[in-house]
Amino acid sequence: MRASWDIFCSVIDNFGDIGVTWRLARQLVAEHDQAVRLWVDDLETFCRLCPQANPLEARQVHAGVTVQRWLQHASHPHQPVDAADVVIEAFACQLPEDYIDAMARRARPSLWLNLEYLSAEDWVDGCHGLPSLQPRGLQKYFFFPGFTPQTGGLLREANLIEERRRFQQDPAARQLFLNRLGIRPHKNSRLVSLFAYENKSLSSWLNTLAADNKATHLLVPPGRIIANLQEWLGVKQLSEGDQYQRGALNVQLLPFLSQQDYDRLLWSCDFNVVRGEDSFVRAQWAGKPFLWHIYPQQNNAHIEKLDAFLRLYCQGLSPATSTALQAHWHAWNSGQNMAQSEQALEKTWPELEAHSEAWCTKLSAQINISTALVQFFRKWI
Ligand code: TRH
Repeated sequence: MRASWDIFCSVIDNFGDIGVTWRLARQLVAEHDQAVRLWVDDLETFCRLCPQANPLEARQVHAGVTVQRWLQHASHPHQPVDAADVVIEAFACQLPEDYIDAMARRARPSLWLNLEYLSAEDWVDGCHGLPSLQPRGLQKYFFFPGFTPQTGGLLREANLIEERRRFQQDPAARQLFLNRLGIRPHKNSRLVSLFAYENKSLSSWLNTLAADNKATHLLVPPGRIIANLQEWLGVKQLSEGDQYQRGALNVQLLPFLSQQDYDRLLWSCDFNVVRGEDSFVRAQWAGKPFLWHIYPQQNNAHIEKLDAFLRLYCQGLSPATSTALQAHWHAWNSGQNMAQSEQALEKTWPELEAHSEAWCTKLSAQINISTALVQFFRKWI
């Protein structure tokens, strides 16, 4: 059944909100043949992820998704439109009042879902799918992504894992991709990507890599860590394409990539540093060891979320590897010196590599968010 969907995305900061909703919208169209309109209050940020889009165009269609500018200010009342069969407010953004009226006016009111942030905490299992009473006869439900079968799963395109494995088994495809981006690592150097928030740990980590007897080629797309990197390199302004050699470490600045190319970058690297929500999930689909910079929250609330994920992720690891991994992630997320934990982690490498692939296989047996949403709607009607 082809239903209409309105997804509302308010870009708070960074790329996570739009990254997740844009990916979801594309998947609902491509894999479930749904009619999707994505409301975005910041088309400039959307254009970073979809470079063919025009930030001045109020309504445009990309990948079969109608992308609609959402003017949120009081001076711009919401455009009168028919409400969709399914309405997703992403990450608890506030829907326009007159749109809520339109949802209630329909012969069969819209299904209203709040797509929540990803968390591995236990309580998520019990809260996924719970209703929240609304006025005007509307029904709203909490939809929680997650890592267990009791949640709504993770965003994963239908053929993603097969495509990724094919790419990784084809050295020529990898080489072609790296060449296209101007990446030419030395034969034996390990390839590492870095996408993170500001982080005081960076200098000690880079010092360790520069002093290592193994060469590292570090690839850095634009992101909030750049200021720390400039400081460590002792340069005022880093630009796309710049390269610097410090000891065994080669640092290369990349442009901001499309989501598809960013995936390929993660698949091509031996180790990925990722952040937030969407790149964190993509690193898991890459089947490679990774380091997560969790979105920092007040009063260190994020550390509990970090530990909740580590509890799941470390299941099946030997005690030594589990300890090394946790120490590494904790050091990175609390701005501590990384020298010791980096050396300890490197010793666990073969086990960590095998675990990353096994974790991906295990997770990919779970439902993906777009399928879970379509099923949720079918059960509801
Ligand atoms: O940008 P983020 O820090 O987003 C965060 C988180 O989602 C966080 O939970 C949320 O509270 C906050 O935003 C508001 O990190 P994230 O989630 O990884 O999103 C980055 C997106 O950018 C992701 O879709 C991958 C994409 N990306 C590219 O497409 N090209 C690139 O070159 C890079 C580096 C990223």
